[in-house]
Amino acid sequence: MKLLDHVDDELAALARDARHVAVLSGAGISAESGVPTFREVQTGLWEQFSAEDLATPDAFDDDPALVWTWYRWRQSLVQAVEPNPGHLALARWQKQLTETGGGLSISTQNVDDLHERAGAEVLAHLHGNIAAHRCTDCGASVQLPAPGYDGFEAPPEAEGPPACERCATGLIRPDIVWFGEALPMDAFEATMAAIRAADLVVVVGTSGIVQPAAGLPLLALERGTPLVEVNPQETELSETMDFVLRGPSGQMLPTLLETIS
Ligand code: BV8
Repeated sequence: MKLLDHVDDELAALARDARHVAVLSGAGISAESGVPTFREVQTGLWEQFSAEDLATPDAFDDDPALVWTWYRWRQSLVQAVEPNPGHLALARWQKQLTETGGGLSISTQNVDDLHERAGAEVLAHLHGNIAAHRCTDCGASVQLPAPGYDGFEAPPEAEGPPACERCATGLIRPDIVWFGEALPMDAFEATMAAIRAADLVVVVGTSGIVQPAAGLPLLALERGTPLVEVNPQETELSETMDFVLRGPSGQMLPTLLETIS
């Protein structure tokens, strides 16, 4: 593993020659947009909980209003912030490669839409999408108006999820993957295929803790595909990387793009 605090000539050459890049992103790529990372301490109504306590079916069953309001407030926060230079650099790289017959796939663990709002195509939302909702019972997908919260102020009180208008028995829940729930197989399999077909795999802003998503980059080892991590901190995946770009993705990814453009 080569630990770098800047893009060196070897990494620049690797990125320049790559024709099919597979990217796996985590909460860290959205950090510089102002979206707290998943393991950051909670505030407001949820300050005595960890995200892992709240992102479970049991938490929703125990206190639907507390969990529902957490998600609707987080959705407001995502809508209140903008993609950062890290998202924009990936979108530009993807455009550059697509225009020259190559490609760059983005599989994200994030439930925000900041990659899309940066202009990128996203291959897979491995943990779902915070703006999507479904019924707990009949599974109906439900379109809801945007939450009315000010994304930067946690709401003072919790409010319950709406009842399902179609089956009248279920509650509306976020259509995302909670702990203990299976990932969408189409998203997972598409990401496996993209990593296996890649000639460069880039892992951005993930602690590498949450499985099975965090295990996906290891598929690159099957064919000796070079692995690059972009993260200011060491992670569970750092040791398996060929290159670690130790720094914030909002600075490192634009620099990487500049060296290959
Ligand atoms: C499953 C949606 C089986 C929700 C998320 C015991 C009991 C039960 C399950 C398990 C268990 N032990 C293990 C498991 C499996 C479990 C798991 O992995 N648990 C962990 C905690 C050990 N996994 C599951 O439960 C999965 N499902 O196993 O199902 C099954 C199979 C078949 C049939 C039925 C069941 C489901 C996991 C998905 C959970 N949902 N999200 C929500 O968002 O509210 S996961 C959640 O964590 C987020 O989506 C996030 O993406 C993900 C991973 O976190 P990261 O993205 O890595 O974020 P994190 O905060 O950790 O790290 C941020 C990183 O960014 C850091 O490294 C930081 O240094 C870096 N950073 C900071 N600033 C920057 C930066 N990087 C770059 N630039 C910066 N500026």
